[in-house]
Formats: sequence, structure tokens, C-alpha cells
Amino acid sequence: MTRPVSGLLSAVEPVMQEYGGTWIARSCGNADIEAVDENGIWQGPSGFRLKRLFFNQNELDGHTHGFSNGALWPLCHIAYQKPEFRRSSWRTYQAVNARFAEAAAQEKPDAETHVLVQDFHLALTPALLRRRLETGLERKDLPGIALFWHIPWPPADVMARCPWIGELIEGMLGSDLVGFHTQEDCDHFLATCAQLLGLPIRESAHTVRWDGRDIRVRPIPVSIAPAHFERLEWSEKSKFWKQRLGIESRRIALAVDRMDPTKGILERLAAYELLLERRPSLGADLTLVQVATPCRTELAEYRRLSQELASALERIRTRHRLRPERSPPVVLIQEPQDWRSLSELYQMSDLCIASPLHDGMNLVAKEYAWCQGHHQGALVLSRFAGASREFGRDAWMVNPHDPDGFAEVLAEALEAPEAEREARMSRLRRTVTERTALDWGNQIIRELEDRL
Ligand code: GDG
Repeated sequence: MTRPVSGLLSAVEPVMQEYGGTWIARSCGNADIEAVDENGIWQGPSGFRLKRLFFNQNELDGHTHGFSNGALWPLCHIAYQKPEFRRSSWRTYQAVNARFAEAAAQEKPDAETHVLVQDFHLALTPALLRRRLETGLERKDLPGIALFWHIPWPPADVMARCPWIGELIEGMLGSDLVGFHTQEDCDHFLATCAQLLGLPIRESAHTVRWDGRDIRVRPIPVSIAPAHFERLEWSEKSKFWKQRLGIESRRIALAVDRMDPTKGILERLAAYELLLERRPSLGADLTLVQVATPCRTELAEYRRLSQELASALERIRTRHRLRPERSPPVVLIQEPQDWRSLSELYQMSDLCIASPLHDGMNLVAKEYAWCQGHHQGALVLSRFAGASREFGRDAWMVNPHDPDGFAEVLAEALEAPEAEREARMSRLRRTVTERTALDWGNQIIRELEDRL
């Protein structure tokens, strides 16, 4: 089975492993058809059931590539990518959301069940599911329904551009709980409910009233599953990776992203190039390893990014032949890496640059801090990542839209005294240790149990 690269998967899988239950997800790849039984169930070794829903190309084009990734994703990330609102995609989005609601209803959830709906692909599912269940159950016997929105929620006047924003929000409010990563996202969501739909908000309780119910809106920041990342003998692994990538530089900077315009990969390369130009002594012994796994290649914007990245790399390699006999200034890894390889890369890197233009959270920043252990790496983090709310004091913060400032911060982080890097990194690690993906899942479930 192919394993998609996704922050949602990184966060939700450990929660499902802990609690068990059924995970209803769309199929990804042909191997699924052979792996599942006649009810679409795959009983994996991990302690939960995976129920696959199969969709045809038309449904994927409309729901996933069209409305979810082509309209909602750019709308919610204020990253200057134009959302495309097509009525046909919206209709398919509605139909696919109904299929998920139907599949969840078939599981016969009751008051003891928690239904966790994940992300912007399924905004309408909570209300559709509630409506279906209400025909057979009294309100007190309904399951707790939570919707977690993994991406940012921008201000009301941005969301107002979506022609179906009212229906979208009414779909979300079928939940008992709507979760976001940050308080700012929650505030924007509540303001959108009040300003665009005229719904009553109780500021002190952080709830919105709809259909005779008070729906809680809570910041529940996601985190990582430490078990994914092994502590390894990193100095040995470092030699192995340097040989494999043909690097002799003493210092390594690392970036790990899905190849997505919101992750700010081109902006990072522009800042890195300025660093090489302006601070040749720092650049002479440094290689940037960029892991960028292609995704959503059905969308033109994503294919364009891949081409622009290739030209940017070519340009940097041609212009910065400071040490042709030694190391390339930048190396690109496009193949998806397993957790072990990611752990090794995180551990051997002196610097990790997580610089999205806008991001719900950014798990890579947290994974790096966890993996660094006692090594004194520096985290350079975008102020527009949700993670900046927890890490703002200890990471080196950048504005990815300001290449000059970004390059200066890279130099500062590289030149910081060892004691400072160590102190910052140990505080970052403490923050990550205090809250894992399981704490995130537990908090959602506690909030649902509290509703009764
Ligand atoms: C959304 C929000 C939010 C990357 N390359 C490989 C690989 N990865 C893993 C990383 C990390 C995950 O993918 C990416 O996490 P992000 O946080 O950057 O997330 P998105 O996919 O954009 O997801 C985001 C997240 O949801 C969770 O709520 O943080 O803001 O946009 O875990 O390690 N994993 C593997 N091989 C790779 O090559 N196995």
C-alpha cells in the first residue's frame, strides 16, 4: 500500500492506534482494492479498522482536486494563490461529503461513540451525519461529533469570497466541537459565523449557537508522535548520508516539505541564495538538503512549482560553484522518505528551516526539535506557521516574504554561540515533550465527553 505524505496522517494515526475504532478514508492507490474485504474494510496490524471509500475520477476531480485542493486550500492559506470556485466541483464536494456521512452512519454510532471528522475535505459531513442519525435517535443518544480543521481559518472578509461559505459553515456546525490549531483561527471562525451568517456568539464560552445547540470552538494544537522517531547514532548516520548525497560540507541545513506553494520553498531558496552571496564564508561550508515530495500533481500550480524549483536549483548550483570539487550548495531529495531516514536527517542537521508562507501548524518544526536530542541544532521558523505560537521565543523567527531579513536570520542562527543554540533547543524539546499527538486526540475526546 502506498503511504501518502501528510501532516494529517502523521497526527491522526497515533490517536487511532491508541483508541482503536474505524477510520473511514478515501482509497489511495490500486493496492487498496486488493487489500480490503467485500465491505471495504482493511484490518491492519495497528489495532483499528480502515474502511476505504472508492471514488471515480470525476469525484476525485471535483471533490479532492477541485473544491478541496483547488478552492479551499488556497482560500484558507493567504499565500497569493487564486482559489478556483467551480459550481460543478462544489456539487461533487457535497456528494462526496454525503458518502462519508453515509459510511459513518452505517457504523451505527451511539452516545458512547466519538466521531472525529478530519479537515477541510469534509466540512459538510458533520451536519449530513447528524441529520441522518437524528431520524432514528433522540438527541441525547447521538454520538459526539468533532471536526478538526488542520489548516488556517483566515478573517471573515477573506472567507466571504467562497460563494458557498454559508453552507460550508452550517455543515461544520453539525459538530459539537470545531477545533483549530490556534486561538487566532478560532477567533476568525467565530467572527465569520457572526459577520457572514449573523449567528449568536458567546464570547466568554467560545461557542456559537446554531440549530438550538451551542457548538464549542477550541484551539487544540496538534503535535507529533515521538514513537515515529528513533534516537540513532547520528554521527555514524551523518557520514552515511553525506556520502550518499555527495556532501562534504561541515554543516547541513535541512528543509522537509510536501511540494506545495504554501510551504515557501522558492522563497526559502531565494533567501539561502542571498546568504551564499553576502556571507560567502558561512556558505562555503554549508549545504542545504531540501526534501520536497511531489503532491497534488493534478493541479497546474503544483506542476509549475516543480519546474520553478528545478530552475532555481540549477541557477544556485551554477552561480555558486565556490567549491565544485567538494559539495553542492543545495541538494534536492524528491523520493518520500521513511520515518527512520527522516529521523536521521533531522538528527544530523545543524539547522532546520521551516518557513511556510502560511501553515495551520507545521509538524516538521516539532519533529526536528524532538529529534535533535542533545545536539545543538537551530530551528528557523516562519512567523506564519501555527507552530510559531508555541515556538516563537526559542526558534529564530523569519518572515518568508522578506528575503533580505530571512538571509540575515539564517546567518544569525548559524553564528549563534553553541550555548545559546543549546539553551533554545532544550526549551523547544521540552515544549514538544509536554504535548504529543496523543494529547491532541485526548483533548478532543475530553471536550466531546464534556458536552454531555
Ligand atoms: C496539514 C497542515 C498541519 C514529509 N516528507 C515526508 C514525510 N513528511 C511528513 C513530515 C510531517 C508531515 O509529512 C508534514 O507535516 P506538515 O505539518 O508540514 O503538514 P501538511 O501535510 O501540510 O498538513 C499543517 C498538519 O496538517 C497537521 O495538522 O501541521 O499545517 O497543512 O509529519 O514528517 N513523511 C514521510 N516521508 C517523507 O518523505 N514518511
